[in-house]
Formats: sequence, structure tokens, C-alpha cells
Amino acid sequence: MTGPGYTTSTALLEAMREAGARYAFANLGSDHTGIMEAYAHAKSTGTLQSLPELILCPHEGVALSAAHAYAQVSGEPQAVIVHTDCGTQNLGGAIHNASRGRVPVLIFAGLSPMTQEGELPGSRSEFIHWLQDTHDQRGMLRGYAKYDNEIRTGRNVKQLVHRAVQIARSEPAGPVYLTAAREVLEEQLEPQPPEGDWWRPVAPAALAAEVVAEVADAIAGARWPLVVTSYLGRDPAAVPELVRLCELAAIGVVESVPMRVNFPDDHPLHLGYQWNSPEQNPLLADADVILVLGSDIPWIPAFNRPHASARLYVIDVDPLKAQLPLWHVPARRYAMADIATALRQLTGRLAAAGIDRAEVQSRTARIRAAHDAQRIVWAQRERPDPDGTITPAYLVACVRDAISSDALVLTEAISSYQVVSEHLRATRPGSLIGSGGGSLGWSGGAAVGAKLAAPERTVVSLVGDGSYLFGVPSSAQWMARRYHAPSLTVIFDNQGWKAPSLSALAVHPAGGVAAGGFAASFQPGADLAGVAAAAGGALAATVTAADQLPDTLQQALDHVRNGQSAVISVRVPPV
Ligand SMILES: Cc1ncc(C[n+]2csc(CCOP(=O)(O)OP(=O)(O)O)c2C)c(N)n1
Ligand SMILES: [Mg+2]
Repeated sequence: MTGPGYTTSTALLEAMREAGARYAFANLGSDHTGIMEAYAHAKSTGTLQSLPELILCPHEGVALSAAHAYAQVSGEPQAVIVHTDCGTQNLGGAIHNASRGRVPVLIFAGLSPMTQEGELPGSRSEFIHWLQDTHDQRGMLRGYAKYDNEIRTGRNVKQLVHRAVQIARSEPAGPVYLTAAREVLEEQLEPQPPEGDWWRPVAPAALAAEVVAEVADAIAGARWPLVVTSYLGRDPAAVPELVRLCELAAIGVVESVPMRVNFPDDHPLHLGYQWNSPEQNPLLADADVILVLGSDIPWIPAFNRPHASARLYVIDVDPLKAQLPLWHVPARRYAMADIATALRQLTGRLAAAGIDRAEVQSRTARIRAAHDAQRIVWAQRERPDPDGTITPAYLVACVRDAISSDALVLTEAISSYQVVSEHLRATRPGSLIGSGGGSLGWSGGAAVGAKLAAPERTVVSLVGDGSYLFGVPSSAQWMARRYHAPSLTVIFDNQGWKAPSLSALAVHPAGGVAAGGFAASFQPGADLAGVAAAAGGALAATVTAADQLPDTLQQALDHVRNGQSAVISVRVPPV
């Protein structure tokens, strides 16, 4: 076999692998001739293990969502390879999710060839090379990518890849974007040695001593201290640290729009969840000292906010939220720190200073009473409607009872996000992930990426019917079969988009939508699960009766454990 041998493409792929990308989630095109030759060459020379394993992704949004979830589960950024401006555009909302979720991913896209008359190997050879050339391809992801650059020569390609990944992994983490023209990717090179071990992410930051003292003193003197968190559990090791601090000082925890397990739901100091419900959380209003530990939206101030006299402290890997154009929490202090490290510091300081045991005991009892009262209300909701209609709460309770402790749950349940929080009762750090952003369609690809990252776990997606369709299920399910990444998908099939109607109700409580004048309905219903059967051979079922649900879930889970995906569309009250 002849071919170009070692090229920039080879070095690019080697560098991806050296930087931790076990996989390249790829959608290929005419810009990738060098990359395809590099794989062919590696196959013929028995060196495939020095490149990322190529996962063909029939849609780019699915590719990025897969890399996104892989990184969430493993902490390891993966590579995504897409085609010129077109493939970059098709990343669509997935780049929003990776950016908002602060998830590290290395995205690479080719550029149209930069010569048109055969001047260099790789020069233009197809009509689309004129059409796919744009003035500012990198600009498409600006505002979302933390870093972007063009690889202009193979001589420093490894350096650029490692630098991009170092930036992606350093907190606040996020996606990065590299491009290269076809001629550059075709450039023949001497084999490039691996880069040294000098591209680690920036080391975790600690709180300054004066901040530790100030926050610890505030906690020690508080009457009703509270932690509000959304994504502290991005680092599962931060969860037991939060438990230690809260137990020591009797601090309750409210999870606001959580897309992670931030605090075990069954812990008596867990004080529930807040999403979009337009109501004041009395536990928040009562607090006199509030630690906002890893949150973009700790509350929605139009209807839910702390008391004006409360003392607030924001401790976060990203306390300024410079990427969010409008943001404000009226805090005494904003501190940038690794949250696990900060929690260790605060616990150490409080333990050394001593804390009023009687106060801690009585407060623990009060928090426990509030915790128990919430759970009693939730438990009462875990049954079907009297006519047998499956409610979202009953559905989540059935899923919770069917899955085992090894399960990794993905949530994209939209108008049922809060229901998932309250009825899944997740306790194990790292056992629940959401996109971290607001662009629907994440879970389809994410389930594939999550399973590849954790082959030993059972991956279960809880997803709205609209979100399922946004996720290009034909692509995602094909990948799941082709790459042996089976999962269970449970669709909350309310046959439409409920969330936009809830938005209308919040703005126009007595408007036309409230009166039933408009609903974003998907009637006539589609065979949603059948799409997965057709594309990926998944077990497909539609459940309409409450008494069928537990058995169907069990069969589906058995099927997944035997290596094949299952999709269950569950009819819940229609929009
Ligand atoms: C890519 C994208 N397009 C549109 C929206 C606006 N949007 C928010 S929720 C929603 C409907 C979601 O439907 P479904 O997943 O069925 O959940 P439901 O609202 O029915 O609970 C839409 C279209 C969005 N967030 N992202
Ligand atoms: Mg829906």
C-alpha cells in the first residue's frame, strides 16, 4: 500500500491521543483526506493504538454531545472532527451546551483548501471547495469556544493541540476549536515525538486565608445558614466535602437547577430542589448566611430570592460568569476557587475554631424536620392518576425502583426536570448528568458517550419526546449499535412541547394559552421508539397503562444488560 506516510494529519491525531482523547467522534468530508490516509497508514503499520479510535457520527450535534458526556463522566476531553464550515454549523446547539456546561472538548474542523491550481498536495479538486470557504470559520464558534486557532504547519501541530487541550481542561473548562487547511493536513513530516508532560491543566485554586476566615466566621455566627448549589458535583470528590462541612455546622442544602448529584438526596440536610416554579422558597427567604457554591442560577429573583439582609458568599471556579451577559448575585464576597479545596479549608477552619454544639444539634433537628416533610409530600405523588394515567412522578419512581446502584442517569426531561430531581432521589456522586446548557437534543449522543466512558454502568436517559427528536435518534441509535454502547431511553411522551406553554403561562397567567387556545402538540403521535428500532435495532415499546410500566422497564433493562439498546416511550398526560 502506498500513501503519503507520516503527515500533519498523523501528528494531529497522535497529539489528540497523547492529550487523552481515547476517541475521535467524527463526521468526515473532503477536508479530511489526510486524516483518512493517516488511519489507513496506521492500520497497515499496526499503529492504530497511537491514534484516537474513530467513531463515525452521522450527525455532528450527536458527535459533540457524545464527546460532551464522555468528558463529564470520565473527566477526559475527547476529540470531535467535523467538516469545514458546514460541519461546524451542524454542531448547532451542542456547542452551546458544552460551553455553558463548562465541559472540555477538542473540536477540529478542516478548512477548504487554500490553493486552487494544484500548487500543493491537497489543492482544490471539487466544486464545494469554493463554496465551503468562508471569511471567518473560527468566528462561528466564537462566544462558545474558549480558544480557537488555525494550524498553519505540521511543525508545531502537537504543541497547538496540547495547548488547546490544556486550556479546555483548566477551570472554568470548556470547548476549544482548531482548524487546518487540507494542504497543511497533507504536509509530509518527519515523525513528531510526543510532547513532554508539561501540559497539565492549571492546578486547583484555594481560597485566600482571609476569605476562609470571613466565610467560616459567617457560618459560625449564622442562625440559618444555607448552601445553594447547581454543579458542585461536576467534581464528585466535592460532594463528600460538602457533606462534611454541612454536618459539622448544620447547614441545609438546596439544589438549584441541578444537572449533577451535588448532595445526597437522602441526607437529612438536603432541603430539596428549585427549578422554574414561580414561587418563593421559604427556606431560602429564611436564611441569614448563604453560600452559593457552583451555580449559574441559584434562584430566579423575580419570584424567589434571599432576604435582603442575608449575607451571601459566592465560591466558584467561575464566580464572575463573564460569559453570561446579564448576571448578578448580591454577594459580600466572590471567590474563585476549586470548590472541594475551598470546602476542605472551611471545614478545617470551623473544626479548629470549635462550634456551638447545642446550636448545631437543634438546627440539625429543624433541618431534618423540613427534609422529612418534603419527602412525605413527594412520596404521595408517586402513583398514577385514578384513571390509570401515568404521571411523570410515577414514571420517575418506577425508573428509580427498577435501576440498580450502578446506573448512570442522563436527564433531559425538560418540564419534568424538577420531577426527576424529586423522585429519582439520587444519592451517589457522579450518578446523574444533564447537559448543563439549554439546547435540546443532548441526550441522544450523550448516552453513547457516557456508555463509552463507563462501559460497566447501565446508562439510562430520561428525556422529553421533543428532546428525543432534537437528538437525531436515527444517528444516535445507529452509533449505539455500531460501537456497542447500549442504553435505556425512557421518553416522557406528552406528545408535544409542554415547556413553551409553561413559559406562556408564567408571562400571561390568564392569557389565551392558559385558556387552552394554543398548545404545541405533536398530534398525530409518532412511533418514537420505532425510530430507534429501525436505526439501531433497539427494543422498542410504547407504554400507555400504569400497570405495564414496571415490567416493561425491567425487560428493557435486561435487554440493555444483554448488550442492546431499548427505547420506551411512556405516554404521560398530553400537552
Ligand atoms: C435547540 C432548541 N430548540 C428549541 C428550544 C426551545 N424549547 C425549550 S423546551 C422545548 C420543548 C421541549 O419538548 P420536550 O422535550 O417534549 O419537553 P416538554 O416541554 O414536553 O416537557 C423547546 C422547543 C431549545 N431549548 N433548544
Ligand atoms: Mg414533550
